[in-house]
Amino acid sequence: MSKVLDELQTMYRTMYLIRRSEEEAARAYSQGKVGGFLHLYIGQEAIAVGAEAAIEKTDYVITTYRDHGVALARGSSPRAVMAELFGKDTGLVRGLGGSMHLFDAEHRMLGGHAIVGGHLPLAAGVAFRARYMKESFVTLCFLGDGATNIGGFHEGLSLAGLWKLPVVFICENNRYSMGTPLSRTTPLADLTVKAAGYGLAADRFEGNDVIVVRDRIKLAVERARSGGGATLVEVLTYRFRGHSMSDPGKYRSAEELEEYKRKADPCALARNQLVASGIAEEQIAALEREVEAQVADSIQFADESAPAARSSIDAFAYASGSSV
Ligand SMILES: Cc1ncc(C[n+]2csc(CCOP(=O)(O)OP(=O)(O)O)c2C)c(N)n1
Ligand SMILES: [Mg+2]
Repeated sequence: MSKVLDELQTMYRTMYLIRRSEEEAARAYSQGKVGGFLHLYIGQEAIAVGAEAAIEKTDYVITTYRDHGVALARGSSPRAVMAELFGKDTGLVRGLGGSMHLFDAEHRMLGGHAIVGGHLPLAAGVAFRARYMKESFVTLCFLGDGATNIGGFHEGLSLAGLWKLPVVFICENNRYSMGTPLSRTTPLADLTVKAAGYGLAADRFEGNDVIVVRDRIKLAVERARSGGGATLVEVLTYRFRGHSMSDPGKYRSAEELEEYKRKADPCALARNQLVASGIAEEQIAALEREVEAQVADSIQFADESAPAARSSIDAFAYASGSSV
């Protein structure tokens, strides 16, 4: 198989892994196995996977509470991700963080941040290290469209622009902030105009085709790595599920949702590309069966693992000597 096709198949595999893991996480949530909030990435898979294909393992990523897809794309163990959602000791952060606070130092995934926009200044700080220590890594920072209106966004971009930091801000514009459509949070149709205020480069495109995402993010990553500074990239997308599991979704019509599912499903698109490139249906089905087994295994692993340990709270959540 050609290298190009091989890469597309690998990306499809990861997208399908994210899709199926999210569907099973939703089922587990409705069975009461997952506590707290659960924000699914279904519909946005091409962005995390395409962006991952544009960077090196030595680069860093940081993201919002909609973080499962980013962690899986980075290479975090599906077992450890699922166990974290279940609040288990075998989870990525020992079951102490849950869905919104995945963190994986080994894979350079720096969270999982629940405060909207709060992680943008952190991303600027991580990128500053690269500049200051003369290291060559790039930082990718994922954010939502709603985050572009909050203080942290402006602070993060301000520093990144001023110091020409090697960071790429990837705004996943899924057209809603919880139940509020974009038109009610900003008068702008194009969010990248905000980049100009801080001297950042900008790019904007539809993010359902994983190859397009990879190639366009690569341009911004190359700019960052070669000293050309930060970029704000707006990637247009759509989430197929509610904001979180507790969202009845009354702010959008069933027709709108169906239309996007039909026209803009990133997993279906990547699958069609594989078929069009001559990959046999049976080969794709075999890959999907492999993923199904991996997801089933992650659920069983999470189910059978011990709950978060009291000792982990003492060891990781409180300063030593705390009497709590
Ligand atoms: C500072 C802050 N304000 C409010 C919230 C509540 N909140 C959680 S998600 C969200 C909407 C964010 O929308 P967007 O940035 O578009 O991301 P999406 O959920 O669409 O991925 C809000 C207001 C929060 N977590 N943090
Ligand atoms: Mg949004």
